[in-house]
Amino acid sequence: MLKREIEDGDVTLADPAFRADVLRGLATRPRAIPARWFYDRRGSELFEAITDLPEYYPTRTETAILREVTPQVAALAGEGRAVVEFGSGSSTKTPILLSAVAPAAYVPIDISGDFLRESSAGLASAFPGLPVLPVEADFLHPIALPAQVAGLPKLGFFPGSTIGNMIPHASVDLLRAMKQSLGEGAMLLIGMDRVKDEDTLVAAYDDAAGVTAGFNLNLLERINRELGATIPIDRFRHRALWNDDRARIEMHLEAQDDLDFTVEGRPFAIRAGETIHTENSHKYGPRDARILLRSGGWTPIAEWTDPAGLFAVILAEA
Ligand code: AVI
Repeated sequence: MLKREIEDGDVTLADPAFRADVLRGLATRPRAIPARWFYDRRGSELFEAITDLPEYYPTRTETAILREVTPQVAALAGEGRAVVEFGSGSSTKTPILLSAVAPAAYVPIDISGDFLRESSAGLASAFPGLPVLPVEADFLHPIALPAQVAGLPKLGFFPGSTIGNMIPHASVDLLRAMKQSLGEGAMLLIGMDRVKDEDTLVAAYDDAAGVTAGFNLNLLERINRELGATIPIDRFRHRALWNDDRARIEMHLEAQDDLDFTVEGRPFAIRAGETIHTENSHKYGPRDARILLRSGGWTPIAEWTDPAGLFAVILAEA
């Protein structure tokens, strides 16, 4: 049963991969559902709201670093590169880089075609004369870039510490795939969140206004709506905790009572205090970050942080 009516009368077709991940994730122990499923329309709106929260320092800190250092990036990268962004151009960071680097072309890569087309159109009008060549693809695997940029050296751009949402061996695979996609002579500008005191980290993922809680719980709303599930959402609580051994924030949804529910008619039970693990956000110390990049085939050549050392932007070469 894949088709589901949603409240406003639209009909949505559940993504078979979403269905498989949810059914598998609820049946295995520990229970875990991949964080990529947070980002339905509501989840994407809530993530945008998170980036403005006083506790969520990464976005504004990285943006401030980029404002300051992109002229140095331009000097180190030289002229005539194609900027290839992994993920659609985010509202503020991409223009900062494009203005400083004056690239020969801009290639945003994203798995979501709608989001890609929207952000590409915005950037094309903000940078008249810049060829904007969107590619709808999953950048976890090597990608064939558009023929128009075949002869150009590339500057990859992967901001936001999105790499932190992957476990280390998957991050290494991704860095290798990026290197293959970008080709010889490529450079990569990447944002990585730093290890810091636990209170700052936990607050960033458990804000006072409850926006991150809403973001986490929205995953259950999505499961109920798209997979015809009967999860009692108000009986789950958002939990964010620092796993020091693995240097990561973990987000979980914790059952408040013994609960029984169904997903597509299949029964599931969860006891009070048990959780569904929904996200990892790894943080990297300066040496950890360099080791990770080297493991993925990249040599770090410059590194910048904010005065408090909360976040790092690293330029590496293939
Ligand atoms: C997208 N990603 C880098 C965010 C992070 O900080 O790990 C996702 C996020 N989850 C909760 N707050 C933000």
